[in-house]
Amino acid sequence: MANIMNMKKDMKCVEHLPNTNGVKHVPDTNGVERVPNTNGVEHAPYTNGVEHVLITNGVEHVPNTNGVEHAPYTNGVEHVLNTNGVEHLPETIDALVVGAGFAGLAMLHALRERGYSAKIFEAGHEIGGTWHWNRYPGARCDVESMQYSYSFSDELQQQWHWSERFAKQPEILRYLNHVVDKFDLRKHIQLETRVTSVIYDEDRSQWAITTNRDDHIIAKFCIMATGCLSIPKDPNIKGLDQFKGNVYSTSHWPADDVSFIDRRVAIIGTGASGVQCIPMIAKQATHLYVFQRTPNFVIPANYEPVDSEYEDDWKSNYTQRRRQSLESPAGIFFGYVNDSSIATMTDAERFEEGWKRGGFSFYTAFQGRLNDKAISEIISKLICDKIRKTVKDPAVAETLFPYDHLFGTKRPCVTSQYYETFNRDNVTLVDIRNKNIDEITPTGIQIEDKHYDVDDIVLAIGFDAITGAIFNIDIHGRSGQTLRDKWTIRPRTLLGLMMAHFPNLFTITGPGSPVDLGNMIPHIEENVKWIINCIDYLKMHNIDSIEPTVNAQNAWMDHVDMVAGQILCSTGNSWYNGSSLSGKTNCVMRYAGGFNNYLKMCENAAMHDYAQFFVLKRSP
Ligand code: N01
Repeated sequence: MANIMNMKKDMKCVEHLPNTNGVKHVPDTNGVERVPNTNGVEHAPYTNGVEHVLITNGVEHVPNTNGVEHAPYTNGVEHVLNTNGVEHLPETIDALVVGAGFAGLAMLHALRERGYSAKIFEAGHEIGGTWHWNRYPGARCDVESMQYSYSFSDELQQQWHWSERFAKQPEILRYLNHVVDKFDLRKHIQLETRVTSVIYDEDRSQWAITTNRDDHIIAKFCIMATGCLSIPKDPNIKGLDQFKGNVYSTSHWPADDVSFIDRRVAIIGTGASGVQCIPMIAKQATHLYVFQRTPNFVIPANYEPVDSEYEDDWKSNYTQRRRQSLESPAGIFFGYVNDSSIATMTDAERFEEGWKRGGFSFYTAFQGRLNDKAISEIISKLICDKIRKTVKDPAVAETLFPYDHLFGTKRPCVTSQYYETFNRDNVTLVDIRNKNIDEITPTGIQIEDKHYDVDDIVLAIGFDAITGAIFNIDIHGRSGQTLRDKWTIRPRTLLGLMMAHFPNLFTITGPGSPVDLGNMIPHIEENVKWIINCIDYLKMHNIDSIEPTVNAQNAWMDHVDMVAGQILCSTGNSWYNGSSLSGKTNCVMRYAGGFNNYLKMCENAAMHDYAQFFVLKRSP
């Protein structure tokens, strides 16, 4: 064991060589000179500078799961057997990325393009992240697809044709698969593999990663591309397991088609996922019961096909529009920005104009005035008027009025035909704001003295958001400190990108970043650029590790809190402040000061050789 620990670092990148017969390593092809080790057996320098060794006398051997002896590795990662039964050290790569959604794929592409060895572990049986798991009927993006897409390759954005302005889930998944194939990423992605632990080896400045499939990987850098909304919330509803019908979750929808024809269906939850699938399920089900605890503001989406004029306009202006989106507070390009026609309108006229524009373009009709509580009250009232006019039954309409928050204090839901759906004879709205679901019985849902007989239950109850996926992994940083312990009170990061005590560990759209404030894709891409530039910098300057200073991190979190205190959109009771989950601390989890301002601060943090905000550790 000692001889492994004392080995000198060799920063040359040499492939992990198979050991043919337990004695000699096969000659490599890159001309790296092999040196005999103490027992005269040849070996090759190992990728991260740790040499291959045969386990020799004096090393305590312990049987592994298949009964073959092995020596424990310095940082707790076991030696593994290769195909011919010979022990070797875990595979070593430059960077391990966790998750193959939009973020992980962009990160993998950037790493590969710069020549780093990298791979992705992805829990799903296919790539796509959010767009793999959330395949419920009606799932679509709420930002127009021309900009809910990667910008890193002009060839890609010119080549790809979106069929609808707001693409449906299957088309987004097709797009991501196209990206994976076009950039030859698939061979670097290991599916159906959940990362279980990520442990920092301070002596070597590297991470040891293990998975539920017994993979052991050493990586200099580890990047969490785990998404803010990937771990479904635990329903915690009594009796759910005794229900005899089907239970579906919007966040873990089956890959096979689900039919609700001739079925009585209950849906629980009226957030962004619920409101997208309610109109779709209502079209099929014999009867649909919508169990609503908290009504949300739902604005119309204006779904329509992409025509060639719209597509050509985007494709010939892509460079400029992508840049403009980075300069905007939400990371979205709005064609209406310089629209002078609304300047002379009344607020009611502006509202009508916004409603017509639909989706997040609704905001453009109020041109930056949405941080004003008085405007928010006016809009909230006008939306309730719309609901009243749309929904024929006045009692149902009133039940749909949001009662606990003003418009703009939560991310509004965007969909089509939502309020109209409650005019259907086969749809019943069940108001549970002051009642809990008492129990799920084998045949339905019991609330107080009323039983709702149903065949299927759809859970649209949201996520263990922002920290759920990270907490699912056992992460140990410097001196064995765990991320769970560090984040007991609240998650703390610098810019949602890095954490003190966890060197060379990055998060994409992590807590303390703008998270979901607007368009996730430019946010992801800008985080990826920041990370890859940082890794390049470390490599170029022979720096072993980087982590934020505690002071810089504290200052950032104070700033996040200060901004939240000034901004209306942080006041809503929602998953981004931890409030959707009992047992989670209620705290500000995202930066609400605008995507454009966030980017400036990211740039600033990297200036002056990272020295102002980070601790850099060089090899002695
Ligand atoms: O989850 P949510 P979501 N009994 O947490 C209710 C993104 N997204 O999956 O508010 C009864 O918003 C809960 O009620 P309450 C988007 O960023 C985007 O819908 O806790 N009800 C609420 O109504 C979004 O913000 C798109 O009182 C229970 C609902 O379930 C985020 O994902 C599409 C309950 C959960 O709403 C999350 O949206 C979809 C219980 N025990 C999602 N537990 C796009 O358009 C929870 N609820 C791109």
